[in-house]
Amino acid sequence: MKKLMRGLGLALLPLSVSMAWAQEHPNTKPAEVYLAGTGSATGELEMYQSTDPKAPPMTKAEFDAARVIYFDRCAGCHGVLRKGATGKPLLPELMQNLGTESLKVFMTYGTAGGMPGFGTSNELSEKEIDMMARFIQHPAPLPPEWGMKEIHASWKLLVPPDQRPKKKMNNINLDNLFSVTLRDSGELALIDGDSKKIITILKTGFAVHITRFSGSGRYLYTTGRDGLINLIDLWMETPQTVATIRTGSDARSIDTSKFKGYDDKIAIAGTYWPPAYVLMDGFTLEPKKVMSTRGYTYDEQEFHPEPRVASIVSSHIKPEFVVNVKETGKVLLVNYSDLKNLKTTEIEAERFLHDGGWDSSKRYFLVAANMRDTVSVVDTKEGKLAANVKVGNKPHPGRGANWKDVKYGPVWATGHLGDDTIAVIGTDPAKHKQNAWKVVRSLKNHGNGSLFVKTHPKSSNLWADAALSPDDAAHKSVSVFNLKNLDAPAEVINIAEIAGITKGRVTHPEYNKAGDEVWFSVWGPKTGESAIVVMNDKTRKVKAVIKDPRLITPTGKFNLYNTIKDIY
Ligand code: DHE
Repeated sequence: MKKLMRGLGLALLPLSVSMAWAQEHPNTKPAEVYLAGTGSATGELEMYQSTDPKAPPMTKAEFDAARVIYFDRCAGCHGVLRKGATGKPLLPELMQNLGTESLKVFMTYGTAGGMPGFGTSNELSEKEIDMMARFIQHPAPLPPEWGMKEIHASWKLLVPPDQRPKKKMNNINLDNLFSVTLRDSGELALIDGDSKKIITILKTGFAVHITRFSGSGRYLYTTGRDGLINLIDLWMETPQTVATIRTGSDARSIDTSKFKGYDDKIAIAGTYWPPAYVLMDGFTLEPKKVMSTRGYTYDEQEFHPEPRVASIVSSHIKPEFVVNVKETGKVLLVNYSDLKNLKTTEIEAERFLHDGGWDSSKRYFLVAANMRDTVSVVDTKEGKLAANVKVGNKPHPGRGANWKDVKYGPVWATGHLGDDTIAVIGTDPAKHKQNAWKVVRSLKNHGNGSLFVKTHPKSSNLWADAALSPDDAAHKSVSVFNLKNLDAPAEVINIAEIAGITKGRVTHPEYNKAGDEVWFSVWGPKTGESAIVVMNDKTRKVKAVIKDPRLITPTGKFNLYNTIKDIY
């Protein structure tokens, strides 16, 4: 067995530990499992079955079932092409050396390297595990590429710009609109931030990931994990989708041009598969240009066939998008002022880039390289790396949180998936040089598995979730820190209890426009109850609980004004 483990470069958890973990925490995910992902629609695409005579045989029906499972459960870590990403490579020759029986053991019980025990957690049956053990001994099937021909053919302009309203046709206070991801129903809820009433629920792509708004505030863009993008016109009597497009078969990021003079004009979407970004007309989603991110890792300069596009943000100080390429560890500053002669600055940052946000000056972009315990800081004015800052175990900031620290000046913070600390980084090299790009404070969160932290310029609170903590009370609660006295411990508030929900995780704090309310999702099971809890930021007491049978698995919430202006 030890030889086997060395072969895979992994250490097996003792069986008893692995089984106990799965039994005690059937619904919890260690950081690695979270990063491995939710799966995508990629597996459902038709693929060519290439067979290796040295591998145990598989029928076509088994191959088709196995590729769906692979893209759903394995590709996030091991890569679509199985060349390894967060997880180890699973190349056919190595897998054949290990053989079916040994591979079944790994899949059944998991490993200490982060691989879940699919058998012990009852996620896969014995039959499925046997099928998967044979599948990975055959060459990896290639999902279809998705070039301009396919992207263009998928484009649907449902309401052309000249048939849209000439003025706003509703009395919604758009600045305080919240767009809420309803993850498992493939929908978005638009909620009026003033009345807390649901305005409408819109169909979107599969497990829609994020919402961004156009610079003028008229349009909402969202991407599903399946690469389906919806463009929603918020001026209509009831906001509705006016265009859709498929930019790929697996995606997470979208944004629009924010530089002066470019409001609403250009949209960009990043894809995991094929690894690329697509530039589109912001008013119609007509695709203009697709750019591959395949290439060489920044450090070892080895070719990587699937460097996925993680976060994308839009610069306020230049006509540029900041595109973070996960596996190669490169940050691309894509200048959109001339799409025909596209100029891109390629910055060496760190591998496994994920999510991030601006500092308060909007000059520096801080992005988590989570598998490297690092936050990379990009100076977008100079177009170069400002620093790689070592933080805690697997930083996960969302967009992070900015405030003026009483001791250290302007700072930005991130929580961590892998520990219970919040790293506070100095962000002002001009006036607080001695603190810049250093962890000046490490705050203690109430649990590990933090996904998001948030504050607001008008607030003196910092809120942090611990949504992926295995501890039941911790993932139902949030920490709230007093920014005027960070030496004092945080107050811990059980938000799920306030909502009267027994099964659910509390995640993604988001402020209203005024900065006096903070909204949390209580993310319940797909068939159970969920809620949104609105806290009074000043008193830290509940202000409203939004419950509705249509609020199925709410996760991310995006306040229009704060999202456009990057206030966090
Ligand atoms: Fe996310 C942001 C990727 C799982 C909720 N997530 C992001 C971004 C990326 C990303 C690249 C940054 C987008 C940007 O700014 O352009 N997320 C991934 C994954 O690869 C991962 C780990 C696995 C997967 O298969 O998707 C993953 N994410 C999740 C979830 O399970 C979460 C908690 C619930 C959900 O809705 O799926 C989730 N991710 C979010 C949210 C944001 C996000 C709410 C936006 C944060 C913000 O405030 O901007």
